[in-house]
This record gives sequence, structure tokens and C-alpha cells, in this order.
Amino acid sequence: ALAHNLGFPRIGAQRQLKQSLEAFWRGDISQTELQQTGAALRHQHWQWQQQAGLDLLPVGDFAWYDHVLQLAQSFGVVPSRHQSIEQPLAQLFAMARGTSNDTGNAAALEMTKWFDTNYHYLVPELEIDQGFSLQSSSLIEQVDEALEQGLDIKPVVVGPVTFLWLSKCVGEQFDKLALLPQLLNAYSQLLQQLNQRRCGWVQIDEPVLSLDLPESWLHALVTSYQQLTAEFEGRVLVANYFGGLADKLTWLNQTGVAGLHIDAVRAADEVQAIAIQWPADKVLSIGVVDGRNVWRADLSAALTLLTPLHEQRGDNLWIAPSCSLLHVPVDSDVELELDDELRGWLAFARQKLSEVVALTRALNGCQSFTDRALFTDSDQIQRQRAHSSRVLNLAVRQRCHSVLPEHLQRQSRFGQRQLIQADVLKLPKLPTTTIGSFPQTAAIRQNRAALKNGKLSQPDYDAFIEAEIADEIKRQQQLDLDVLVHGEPERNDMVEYFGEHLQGVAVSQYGWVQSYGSRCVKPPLVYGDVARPQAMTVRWSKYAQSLTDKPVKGMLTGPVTLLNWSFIRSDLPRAEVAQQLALAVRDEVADLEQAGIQIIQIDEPALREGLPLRQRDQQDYLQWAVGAFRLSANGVADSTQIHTHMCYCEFEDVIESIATLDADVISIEASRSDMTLLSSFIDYDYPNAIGLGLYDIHSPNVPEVAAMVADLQRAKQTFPVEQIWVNPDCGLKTRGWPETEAALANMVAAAKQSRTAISA
Ligand code: THG
Ligand code: ZN
Repeated sequence: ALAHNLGFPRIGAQRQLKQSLEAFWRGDISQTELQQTGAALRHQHWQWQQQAGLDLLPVGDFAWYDHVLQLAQSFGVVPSRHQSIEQPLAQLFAMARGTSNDTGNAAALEMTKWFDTNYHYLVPELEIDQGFSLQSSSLIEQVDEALEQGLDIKPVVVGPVTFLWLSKCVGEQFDKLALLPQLLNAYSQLLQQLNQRRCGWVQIDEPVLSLDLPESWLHALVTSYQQLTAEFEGRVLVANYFGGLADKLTWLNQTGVAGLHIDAVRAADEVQAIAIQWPADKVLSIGVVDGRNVWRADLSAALTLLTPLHEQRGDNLWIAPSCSLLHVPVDSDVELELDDELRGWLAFARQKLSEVVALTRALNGCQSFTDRALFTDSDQIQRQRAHSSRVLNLAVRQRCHSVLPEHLQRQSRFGQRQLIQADVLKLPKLPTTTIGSFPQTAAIRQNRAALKNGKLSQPDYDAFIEAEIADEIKRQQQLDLDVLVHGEPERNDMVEYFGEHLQGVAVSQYGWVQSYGSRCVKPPLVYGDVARPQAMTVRWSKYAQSLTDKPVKGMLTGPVTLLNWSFIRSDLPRAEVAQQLALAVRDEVADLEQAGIQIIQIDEPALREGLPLRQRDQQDYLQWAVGAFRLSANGVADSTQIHTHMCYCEFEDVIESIATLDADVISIEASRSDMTLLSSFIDYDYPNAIGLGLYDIHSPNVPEVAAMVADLQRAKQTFPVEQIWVNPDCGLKTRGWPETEAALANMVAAAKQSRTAISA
């Protein structure tokens, strides 16, 4: 058997890529210095992978911003608005981040989630007469660099079917598949470059094989790989991940590819069938080590699975992580603030590669002493986790068992609640509010860092946070907003903050995962049953409310988002973890209500992205996900108003579930899609109130009053005015104060103008 890897995290164990990118964008370092950082990271990452004992190292997984963007650019798929920029790196960043200067703005490419991960790729834009031709290619540059270092490599690239599927048509609408022949020519040019370099293998990623694909796309798969395998002199490994592909195996068998990688974690039930159907003289790569989670593998169980496959295939059996390691942090050994036991349960990217190698060597009968130790540890850890008192919390289990349908149910229907709430809250028509967070200023970040490294005491930090909240309340009152927020200065991240306060959840120190470009998140580690030892947000909300007569919204992250943006335990179904999180949030909601908070917002931006990739799994997910939200929210009195918020959400396919959440008010992102997102709500006859995201917070531009008045005018024609709220389209934490105050002043002005129009 052979050990390989599909891709390594590019951001760097200390987020060096982030630091360098941001320094370069600020103009603090030169392009040469940035390029040195990139080269050093690639070198380091190959070294680590080689030292781990891999037989083939992935090359081409590095990207300055995003690997889909980089591939699009190397095929010349560059929107005309960015074509005038000649310098390739400048053009790449223009496509990623947009440009604005005196001659005008050139918007960035749209960014969207990479399958069901928290990673975002940039969506290539295809025109009806789109041309494709190989330009200077980052893949080829990385291959040359690795070959110079004398490494045994396997170039990796996103495949044509996936590339086309994920791209979008701009201008005139057309069938993307019509562009396939042209696109394949560009891939052929790329493969010829690899031929010249005598590459023995190329890994071509086709994660769309995990989706329900129309038959025309399966024909495209066959056409593509018949052509590419004919042109490539080495061998092609098609890599699928994030799900199963057994339904596409007969199609794959017609492609002539020499190898197939399957995700044996997400689609464990398919491994045996595929092993039988995939010819034994072809390579089968089994992704047994979970690339989407952080727990140490059960090596003995994996070995049991792999041993018969190895007997059948010998060196045609390859061992790998299930997917690229892009989605996990780099190194769990450096997490010294976690206790030894918990740290021992973890495997980040480097540890996962050791697991892959240990399994491979065990199959090959050439285990080293350390490989054996890894097996012994693994066995011990599985036993330990199964019996650990920090994993099992009987009170939590008991409480989950006693959840009744009525716990998911508000006391009265929305219409009734609306009347009661109007009476209590006395808000004007078209009430104005914000999504929750205000600018995370340098001062806030400095104080948080000072608290962490012991330079600031807890009482001094708390006093600082109170002063921030007081300042933010004052600003909101001056703006004359109707429903205020405390601004969340105490929170680093909407998920990590709750991870820090919940039992059964740990947070790492360096466990960063790239979210997009230079931006990273540090997902909490849900290792055991989740409980809430004490209130997490009440103190700050209560303080904010004490400063004003206007209602202050309590701000919470919903159970489904906490779940989807954390690394969760693998020994309990997701639905049960969601329920535990929901009960913790429910307790917080009750405490906020008890403390006099009349409006509570429970954000669920990740509800849609957790939707399973296959249709057959979606109803079940929506059922328990909606149930978790309702369990968290619906314990309140009719007079308490529940809000929720969702961003960049394709609502059409889940609108019914969104209505079933039964939040009194949902705020959505309407501005960027020119209010078209609203059409799902209109078509569905959405029953509750909607907060219209009237302007795009992702840009520093200050929206015009007139434009917002016009949008409100249109909304009033489609919704009863009692159903409409006015707000920005997302939280304001990434913005600065000057544009935030200017934009909100205009938004409030727009609401007031529209109100006069109503009463007139
Ligand atoms: N939190 C989490 N996941 C998310 C988001 C989030 N996924 C989707 C979306 N929001 C991604 N957007 C961002 C936006 C900004 C940042 C990360 C993801 C960001 N991160 C800081 C950085 O990289 O500098 C992290 C610094 C810190 O937390 O101290 O700015 O909001 N979980
Ligand atoms: Zn948002």
C-alpha cells in the first residue's frame, strides 16, 4: 500500500500567510517578501509531509487566496472588468477583493461556500462565448519548485466537471456544458505541461461526484476523462470527497482513469461495494482518516477495514485522509493549554498524516516503533473516550430524553404574539435595528489580547467592555435607532465565544482554519455532552439595557450554527449534539428574559450550509435542525420577541423550514441580490416579520437614503407594512465607525421618510 495526501492547509501553523497577505495589502511588505512567505510555507509543508513518511506529496494545493480562483485565472477566466490589470498577482487580488479608484469600481467575484464546509471559494464567471487557454499556471510553478527540491510529487487540481459546475453564467444565460470542449482544451494544455515534467500521477478533484448530478453531467464526466486520460502520459487519480459516489461508479468505469479516491468517512457504507466493483488492477485510494474533523482515528478499526482490501490490491491500495486537510488546523501538539488527555484525543493535519502512514506501514508489514505506539495509543484513547466522565453527563442525557413536543412550541400563534408584542414594545412602523455586532476596533482587540496574556486583569477588562457598551448605546441613541444592541465587544467570534463558555466544549489556541482569503476561524471542539454552567451573555445585555429606555436585543448564536461551525464529537449523532446545544441556548434565552430583555435574537447563518449534499438526506436534517432552533427559542412568553438572522443564504430550497422556525422576525440579506432574495419569501407567503437587509455591509460605501427609500417602497407593495423591519444586511464588526454611523444615519432617515409616506 501507498500513503498519500490530498492537500495540506496553506494558511500556516502561525497563520503566516494571513499576516503576509494583510501586510502586502496594506503596502507594508513587497511582493517579493510575500512570495518568500509562500515559498517558505510550501517548503515547510512538504518537509512535514515527507518526514511523516508519505509516498506522494500533493503539489498545487497552495493558493494566495483560493485555489478555484487561481485555477480560473490560469485558464484565462477573468471577468472583463479585471482584464486591464496586467500584473498577475495584482489581477488575482482584484478578482478576489475588488478594486475601487477614481476611474471606477470593479467588483470582486462572488464568494460562496465550498460544498458543506466553512471554506469559501470565488465563483468563476463564464460568458456565453467564454474562451479558455492556459496562461502562466501556479500549478506548474509549484510543480517546478517541488521537483527542484527533489520531492516525489503528485500534482493536484480541481477537475473540469467540478470547475464548470461551480462556475456561474454571466450575461446571457446558456448551458454551461456547451463550454466543456473549450475548457477541456485548457486542461489538456495543463496536462501537457505535466507530461513535459514527467509527472507519474495527477490528482484531479471532482467533489461534485458527491452531489445528485443530472445525467448530462455524467456524460460530461465520461467525455472529460476519456479525453484527459488519453492526453496525459502519466496516470490520473480522480478524487472525490464529502460524500459517496457509488451511484456513479459505472460512469467512472467508462472513463479510463487509473485511480479513484473515495471518502471512506462520509461514505463508509460504500467502501465494500466499490472495492468489489472498481477493477483490482486500478488504484483505489481509501480516505479513512477524517479530513473534516479533529479527533484521532480508530486505527485498529481502520486496519480491519483495510486489510482485506490490501490482500486484494497490494500496491494498488492507497491510504489517505478523506479529503484535503485544508479544513483542519495544522498541529495539535502545540496546544499546550489543553490538558494532556484532551490533547491526546486530537489529530490535526500533521497528526493525521502520521496516522495515514502508520496504517500504510502496518499493511505493508514494516511498522516502526512509533507506528506501533500510535496503534497502542489509539486503542487506549478509544476506550478512554468511551468511558470518560467528561464526555458523558447524565443530567444532560436525562434532559434530552425528557424533551417534549410542547417545548418546541410557542404559547400562541404569530398573529396573537404580534399583537401582544406591539403592545409591550410600542415600536414605530418600519422599526430600525442592527444585526448585533459593532466595529471590533483596535482597542477592543488589544484589550482582549492583554487579558489573554495576563497584562490586563479580569475586572479591568470587564470595565473596559462596559465602557465600550455604554459608548455604543450612546451612538445608537444619537442615531435614533429603535431597537438597540449591546454591540458584542466582549466576543471574538460568534461561535468561539460560546465555545469558551460551555461545558463539554474546548477552544484551541492555534487551531485556525482558513475561511476565505486571509480570514480564519477557530472552531470550538465539542468533545462531550454540552451543558451551560452559568449565564454567558446576560451580564452584558442587562448592563446595556440599564442604560436606555429603548429595548436592547439579546444576542445569541443558534444551536445549528454552533454545531456546523464547530468540530463536533464523532460518537454521537449530529442531531443529538444539536439538541444539547439547543438546551444550553434555551437556558440562556430564559435567563435573558428573566433579566428583563424583551427581544432576543438567535442567529442561524449556518442553517442552510449544513444542508446535506444529497437530497435524500435533506428532510431529516431540516427536521432536526429546525427542531433544535425551536427548542432553543420557544420557551419564552408571547410578549418576548424572538429574532433570527441568516446571511448569504439560498433560501428557495429551505424557505418552508425557515418559516417553520417561527421566529417573530427574521433578518435576511436582501441588498446584494437587489432584493431578489425576497422573492422566495413573497412566493412562499412568508407569515412572520422580515428584517430587510437594506444595505451591504461588506463594502465601506455609504448607502444613499433615496435608494433605501425606493427599496422600502417596493417592499411595502409586497408585504403588509406591519411585517417589515429595517436593518443592514449583516453584523458590522468588520467595518469602521465612520462609515457605520454614516450608513446607519441614512438608513434611519430612509425609514422615517417611508413612515411619513405611510401615515400620509
Ligand atoms: N464565524 C465563524 N464562521 C463563519 C463566520 C463567523 N463562517 C462564515 C463567515 N462568518 C465567514 N466570515 C468570516 C469573516 C471574518 C473572519 C472570519 C470569517 C475574521 N476572522 C478573524 C481573522 O481571520 O483575522 C479572526 C480573528 C479573531 O477571531 O480574533 O475576521 O463569523 N465561526
Ligand atoms: Zn449575517
